[in-house]
Amino acid sequence: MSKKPFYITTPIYYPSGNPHIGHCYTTVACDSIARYKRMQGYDVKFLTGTDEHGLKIEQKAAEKGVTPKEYVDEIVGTFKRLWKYMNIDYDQFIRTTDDYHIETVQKIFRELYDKGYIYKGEYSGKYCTPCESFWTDSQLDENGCCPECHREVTFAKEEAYFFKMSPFADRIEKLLTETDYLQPKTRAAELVNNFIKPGLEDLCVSRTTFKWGIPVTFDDKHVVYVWIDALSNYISALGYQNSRPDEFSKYWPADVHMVAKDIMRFHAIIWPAMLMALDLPLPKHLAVHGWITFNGEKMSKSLGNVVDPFVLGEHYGCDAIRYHILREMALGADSSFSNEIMINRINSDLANGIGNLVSRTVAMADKYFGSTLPEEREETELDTEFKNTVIQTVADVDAAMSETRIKNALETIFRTVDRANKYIDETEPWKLGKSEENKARLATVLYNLLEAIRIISGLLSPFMPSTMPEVWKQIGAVPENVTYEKLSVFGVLPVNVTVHKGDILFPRIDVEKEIEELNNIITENMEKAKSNLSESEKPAEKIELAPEIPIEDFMKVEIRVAKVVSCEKVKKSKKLLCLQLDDGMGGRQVVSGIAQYYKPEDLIGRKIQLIANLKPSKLCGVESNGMICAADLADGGCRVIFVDDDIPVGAKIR
Ligand code: ME8
Repeated sequence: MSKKPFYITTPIYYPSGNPHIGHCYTTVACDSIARYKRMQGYDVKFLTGTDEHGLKIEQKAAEKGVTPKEYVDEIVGTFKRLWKYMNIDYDQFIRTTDDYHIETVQKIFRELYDKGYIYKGEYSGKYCTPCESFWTDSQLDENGCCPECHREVTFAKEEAYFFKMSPFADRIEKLLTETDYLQPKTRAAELVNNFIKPGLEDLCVSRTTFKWGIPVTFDDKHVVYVWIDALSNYISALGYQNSRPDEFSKYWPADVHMVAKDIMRFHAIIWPAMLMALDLPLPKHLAVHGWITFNGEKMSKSLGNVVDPFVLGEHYGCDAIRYHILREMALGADSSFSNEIMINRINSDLANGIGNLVSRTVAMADKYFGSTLPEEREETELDTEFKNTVIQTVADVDAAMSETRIKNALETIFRTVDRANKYIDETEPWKLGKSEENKARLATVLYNLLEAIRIISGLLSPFMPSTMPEVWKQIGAVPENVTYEKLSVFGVLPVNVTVHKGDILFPRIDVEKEIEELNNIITENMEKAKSNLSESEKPAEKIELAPEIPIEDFMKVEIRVAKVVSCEKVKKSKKLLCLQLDDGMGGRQVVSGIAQYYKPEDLIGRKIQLIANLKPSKLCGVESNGMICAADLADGGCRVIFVDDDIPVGAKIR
């Protein structure tokens, strides 16, 4: 039987500044839903991308002396790097500068014009350049400035094409009030009262004052203005009206568009109107979430109050960040970002909750049974209640996920984590372990715990995809044990399952120390963003060189090319990797403090520069014979200096 399709999209983000934790929220939420649906057996397409045209990009590129395309290419690279770092498994990354997208937008614009829905007129009003928005007087803030970024607006007037919205007003009102298109539906009233009831205004869809946009094919003074260009991405990505292979017939209409409230109006009114004008089916759901706020204001590039997800990820790992943002934000409401809440949440739910549950259970199976459970069993009534609670979690999570209530799904799972930790306290395995007589009961308790962890970790895997496979390793589960169907069944692990003690999943964080450190970093970042200078634009810091040395001293250092044969994390250390190198001299082991910047698989097979004649030393108890060369970055990161593959192992570097 062919799988049921499921199509989910994030907004396409403006690459006008680096991504922040707000962008992460929508992307991580969509990724989790996509993974959840894939786990349930759907044929999922998950689309994200970037919205690259417009005056702001044109201006920023000009300031930097590069072309707009060069400007966006760099930031798009950062977005893609972040999504990789956050373990985002998208199926397609669309850029509005892609040829196929341009082809679709030009055809859509022409079709709407030919059908009489687009006409030429004149636009005049208050315009905010950074936000690229025209505002009416009543929309301006109390100082007469842009209601979004609070900067000054200017009067602007220009010839423009307009999209007629009024023919669709009744159908859109019904869509918002009588169907479950909008999630949460409570927002429908505000849209109807503010935009539909007063009469839908026609939408400005072309501009002549800048060039960085998709040209209108039949009037070359004009470029297509933001929303027709941006919204069309959801169908151009599927090959609609362009040369890409057709996925439109399979995936359209979309199952979920997820956006924050700032662009709800465009997705709740303009996008349905466009689709109606094109005679296309409407998407099934629009899930609208609130903003992640910082000091009470929307976290945003133009406000400069961004929190850098790379920094957070480096400190706590991507799964902890994913969990925190998903667990904090209820659909529809804002959620305020605070380091303190984040760290406390990581400690309570992850370190003490799931982390502790796994490490205690595995440690007890190891201690009392040498890792492999015996086959004897002795069930009690308590077990039945416990198993039922665990199994019920699956249905409860499913109910929440079918309405995009990710926060509720996670709450449900963590209630079961608490229940499992309580089961340990109730059954007191440490007492059972004292006598051989209780062996069967002890094996039963530990087996039930391992099963609970299997089900919990299976359910958590779409949200925390990097850590859960490690849990499976520790509890002795293979991938077939954690398929979606197996999560509703108790008793899947082999009776005499073998556990494997492993790394601590989520180390406890020293709250005060971390908050101070993070606050410093965030303040620094805000200052950087506010001054609107990227790192490369800042004057180089004054570099203090060490005292000069004669060439003879330098010649004492032997730098040789070596190849990384294998690599693993040093247990109990967040920072260290242990590398086995082919150095052309029989091989050696080197320990390097780069675990926060590289995964072992990033390094295996690569050639590096080795300081080959350093005296051996021990780091975290592990012997290191030499050092690999890396560059320190201004933001505190570091990059290994790789060597071209055609330079032989053992070659001397001078
Ligand atoms: O609006 N909290 O792009 P954009 C939560 N290109 N989510 C946030 C957020 C915050 N503080 N800040 C941003 C655009 N987001 C258009 C979209 S779609 C056809 C075109 C997320 O880069 C949220 O998903 O300004 C919001 O809707 C989106 O980023 C806006 O991103």
